[in-house]
Amino acid sequence: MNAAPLVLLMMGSDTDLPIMQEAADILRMFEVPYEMRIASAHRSPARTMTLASEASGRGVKIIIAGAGMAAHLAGVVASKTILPVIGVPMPGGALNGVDALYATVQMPGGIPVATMAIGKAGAKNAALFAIQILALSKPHLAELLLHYRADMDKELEQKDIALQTR
Ligand code: RP5
Repeated sequence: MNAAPLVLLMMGSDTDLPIMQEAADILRMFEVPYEMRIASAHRSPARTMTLASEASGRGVKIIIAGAGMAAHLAGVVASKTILPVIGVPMPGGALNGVDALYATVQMPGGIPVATMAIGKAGAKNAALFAIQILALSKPHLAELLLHYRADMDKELEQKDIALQTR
């Protein structure tokens, strides 16, 4: 996207991209400008901290951070900014995302991370949650969110009708 990003989507590895793409797809659908970056709390700590600490000055309003295994990305990012940080635990590894969930959600008091579900549902909800925050000051996004929910309702109703007539 060309406009200045309102949402910064960070991920610990390029292997997280297929999951984090879910978040990008939602942001694109709502025409919210975003930027996607690969930066790791462990493998590239200095660059991660620079991205986090410079985000607000670049006009970013919300950061979404997805990472797997001993997932410290969202917490480290949150420690370097007062922007809201939404964490997405990645599946995979020996514990299939439960490790990342605990690492992301169990923040010590003082540095919050809004943690979503493991995997694709979490990435999708992270983007929707970011849009809900933006919608507090952007009424057109509130409108779009209401349409999105109405469409979901309609789609499910159609599936129910199809089930009854099977
Ligand atoms: C984390 O380690 C990444 O977020 C990724 O989910 C996990 C494994 O990374 P790769 O070894 O696949 O690059 O830092």
